[in-house]
Amino acid sequence: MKNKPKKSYLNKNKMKINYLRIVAIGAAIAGMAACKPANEKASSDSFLAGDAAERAYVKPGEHDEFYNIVSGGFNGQLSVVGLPSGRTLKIIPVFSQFAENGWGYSEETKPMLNTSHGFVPWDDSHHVALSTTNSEHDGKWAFINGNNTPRIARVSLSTFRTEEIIELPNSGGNHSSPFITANTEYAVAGTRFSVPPDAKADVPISSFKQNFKGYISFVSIDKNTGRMGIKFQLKTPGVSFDLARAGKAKSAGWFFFSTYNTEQANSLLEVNASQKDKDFILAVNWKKAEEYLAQGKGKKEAAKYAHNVYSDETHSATSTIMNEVMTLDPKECPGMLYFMPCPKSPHGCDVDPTGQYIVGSGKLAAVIPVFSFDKMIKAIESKTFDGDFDGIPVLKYDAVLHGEVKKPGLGPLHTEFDGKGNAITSFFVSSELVKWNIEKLEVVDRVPTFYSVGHLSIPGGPTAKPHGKYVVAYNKITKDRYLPTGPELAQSAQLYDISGDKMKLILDFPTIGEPHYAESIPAALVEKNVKKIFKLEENKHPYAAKGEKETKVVRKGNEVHVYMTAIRSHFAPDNIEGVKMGDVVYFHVTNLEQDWDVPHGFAVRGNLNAEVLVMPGETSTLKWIPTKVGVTPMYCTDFCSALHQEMQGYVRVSPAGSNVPLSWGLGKNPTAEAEKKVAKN
Ligand code: K7E
Ligand code: CUA
Repeated sequence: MKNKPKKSYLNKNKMKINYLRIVAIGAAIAGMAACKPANEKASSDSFLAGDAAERAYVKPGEHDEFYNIVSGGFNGQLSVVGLPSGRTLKIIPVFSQFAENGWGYSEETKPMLNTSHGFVPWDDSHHVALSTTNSEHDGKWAFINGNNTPRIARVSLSTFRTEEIIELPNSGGNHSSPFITANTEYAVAGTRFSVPPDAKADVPISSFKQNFKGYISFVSIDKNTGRMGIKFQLKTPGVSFDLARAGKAKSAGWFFFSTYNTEQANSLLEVNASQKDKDFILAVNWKKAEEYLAQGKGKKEAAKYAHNVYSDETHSATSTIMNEVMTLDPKECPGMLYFMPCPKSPHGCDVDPTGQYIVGSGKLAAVIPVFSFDKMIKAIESKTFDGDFDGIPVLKYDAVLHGEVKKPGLGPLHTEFDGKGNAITSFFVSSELVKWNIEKLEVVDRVPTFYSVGHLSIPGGPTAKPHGKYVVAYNKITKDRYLPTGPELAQSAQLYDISGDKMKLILDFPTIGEPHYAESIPAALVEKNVKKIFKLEENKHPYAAKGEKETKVVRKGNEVHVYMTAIRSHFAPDNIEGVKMGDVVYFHVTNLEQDWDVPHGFAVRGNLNAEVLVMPGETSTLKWIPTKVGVTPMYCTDFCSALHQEMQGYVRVSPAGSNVPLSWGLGKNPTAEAEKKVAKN
């Protein structure tokens, strides 16, 4: 969590004390365990399942029950983990270059990281959203946010690759993002930092209240292709949007956002944005927004943003710069937005599986408020308002409140649902998960986390159909939990079995990057659709060589294009001469294999670049600008067969102006061949 609980100086001390308490609890537990005989250790910690190993055990060769798709935080990636085993299956690069497979280094993938600022090779990714139909997982796509340079990415759950990235203009920190509507009509994104509109951005910072706006983007998603486009943006008052959820069932036409900094401070926010007792949850009637849009209430505003799409046919991405966006001003759209007061600096904003209850988690609040959708509608109909905020009606707290969970813990952040009428909330400061009954608002169980839990995830937990078997806690601090690894320690996940009355810890494993949110989905929904190879005959890459007969080397001015193939265990061609200093060489490598799990890699000595890892049937291009005269080896980087070490070649680079002819070959001497040709002519 980059946005740790905001704290006054007083609270800061409190946090320290709580932190010490947490460490003390940890030490006490460790100490307790140490004085007991080994076989009693597990049962002494009541939260630890005695048969933990068995419950998390997946027999070698067997598959996990769930895919757990986890954000990587500041590594800008996603990781795919199997549950309950905790085995890491894959890292999916999204916003960050990934040398391991050439993402963002190959010519085909570089456009994916293009933005209105140019090439941005990194981002900070917090929230995963899996596509749904009727608020239930459908196994098609995962969406994830880029927090720093505002972007939303769509990842295919068939190829497990990033297929599309769209930049969000008028946004300053894409934190409240992406959250999706019941039928994946939209991925919705609220700005964390309000900013002046891109078209009128050069204003004094002190003019925050007049000029800064909190834009919310509605990114439409095509049902069949998943293709994204910014349909419209809501131009709301300048506050910070933190998190959000779409309604479900009866509330499906609504969207709910937590806000903070309703004080509209622009400096020393830890004090100045913690003044008010209550901030707001913003309720957006997005169906109404669509109506206003249809009535022509939208205004086009100039705004530059990139839209990048990857094609599995050309195995290449394109980046298009867009120049305007449609905006809706709430002042001209009555009945579209309402504020519900929510104590205090709410972080998470979660909607229960029925769509009836909206849970706000005030980081600095002593209670968890639960709002009722029915009451909200009644309050709107009866105009039970408490004035307005910048022209948007504020509903009366008591009129919309279902009730408060009293003394739940310290620093509530996020809430998920088990599908049995309970909610589980994570508490950062008191380091625990707390289960409470939604109707009765009573705490029914609590377990410690090690330490300082941020997000939590129940498989299907944000959907209308939770598979309430496990909950995973994603912890910020691990301290003494693992073998120490220098100043930087791993963040962690902890898996709890929640199938019984008591939550039981069954597994503890380190994560990749800093995990924020994650979703888990039954393997059965994904496994059957997983892509195994790309069909060679469907390859439409303009530089593909679909057989060794099509391989060639072509010079275009100072560009040299190598149409190359890879198959166990050689490249064609594997000897190339006639490259000169000053040339730019493009190796277009097509993997001719049509078998699952046979990638070939390709790398060139001294290349100011990474490798490319080419999947069966795919073409990837590695750019190389020779830096030295001489013979340069190139080789396959992925151990693909018993003769993998033989999968190599040479490129001869001659001085600029040299008359060595361009020639190439496989299993023969290219220069001799070229000389023969020259002699013949
Ligand atoms: Cu709580 Cu960025 Cu979702 Cu992390 S945020 S913890
Ligand atoms: Cu191909 Cu190793």
